[in-house]
Amino acid sequence: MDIAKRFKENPLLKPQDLAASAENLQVICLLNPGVFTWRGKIYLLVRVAENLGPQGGKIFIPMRSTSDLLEIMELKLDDPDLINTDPRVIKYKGLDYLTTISYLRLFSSDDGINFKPELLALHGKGYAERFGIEDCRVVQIGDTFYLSYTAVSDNGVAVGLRTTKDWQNFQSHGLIFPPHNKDVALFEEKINEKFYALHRPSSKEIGGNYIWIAESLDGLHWGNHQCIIKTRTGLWDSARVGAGAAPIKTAQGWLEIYHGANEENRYCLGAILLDLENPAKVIARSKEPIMEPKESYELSGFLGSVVFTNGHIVNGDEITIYYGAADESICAAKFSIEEILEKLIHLG
Ligand code: MAN
Repeated sequence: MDIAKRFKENPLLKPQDLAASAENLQVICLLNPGVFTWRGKIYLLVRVAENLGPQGGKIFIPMRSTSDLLEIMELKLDDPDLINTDPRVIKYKGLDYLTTISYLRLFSSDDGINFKPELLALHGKGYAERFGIEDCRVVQIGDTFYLSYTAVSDNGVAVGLRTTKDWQNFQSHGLIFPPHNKDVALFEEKINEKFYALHRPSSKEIGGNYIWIAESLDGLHWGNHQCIIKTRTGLWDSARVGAGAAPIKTAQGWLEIYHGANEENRYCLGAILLDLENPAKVIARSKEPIMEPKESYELSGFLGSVVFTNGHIVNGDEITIYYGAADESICAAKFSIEEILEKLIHLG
């Protein structure tokens, strides 16, 4: 059952609300923002996906060169070596490429509804981020903001980390989880002196797209990995599951909103509850989604039938999630924590 209260102003941000980062590019999608509050304002660190759009029987594959310059690969649409059945990825001569390149752009707001772009833009850097950086989670621990994001290159899909204290100076810590991994959500406080993070490794062979938890003494080096939830055959989360934003501390446990998709790439949101002292222990899980694509802006777009979140603001019982709708625009919805907790089925 969908228990999200969507903003009537949705979508809050659309591709046409931002100029492209280079003259020969166009903004294709604004999606999947990391969310934080700072000095009285609400900020979205938005994923901006750009490309040229197909023209003259060709498609263009944007990427960064080894010296971090924009480089465009041109392919003829009738090239027999090209497989382009997914709007997000193509296969060419046996190798995978993304159809857009993403960077992160900061937007700010006083009311959480009207957002305007700030100058800050974070682009991929180095060989591990040549195809872009995506879906950043922003977590504040002490006076430091941790930015964990998907780093994509021909070497694979991995998780990068940058930190900042002032949103002007950034320290890059390289990759904290090697390929194939994404959807890293750090906990906003230490538990028994340790940092914790949810992550989502994937295997093309044995195993699947499951949520794992790891612990760390310094927030950079991670160990004691444990698989905590798996996909469920026949349900809405049968093909992949991945963590959303930082787990929310409640009296009953850590509440995590996660995304689940089925074989048709329909993305919904669900929730799990983790033990407060030992977050590797799952106490409860939603059987039905707490939110599913149903509005027109969620059903059709760059990739239809998608609601995906990696950022929220919590105020007492109320969670405001910001989410990517149809992988194309940014929307918001409110939930009651109590109402989500009531929907969870306790595991024996
Ligand atoms: C999937 C989708 C895309 C994303 C790639 C790489 O195909 O989530 O949006 O660009 O993975 O992370």
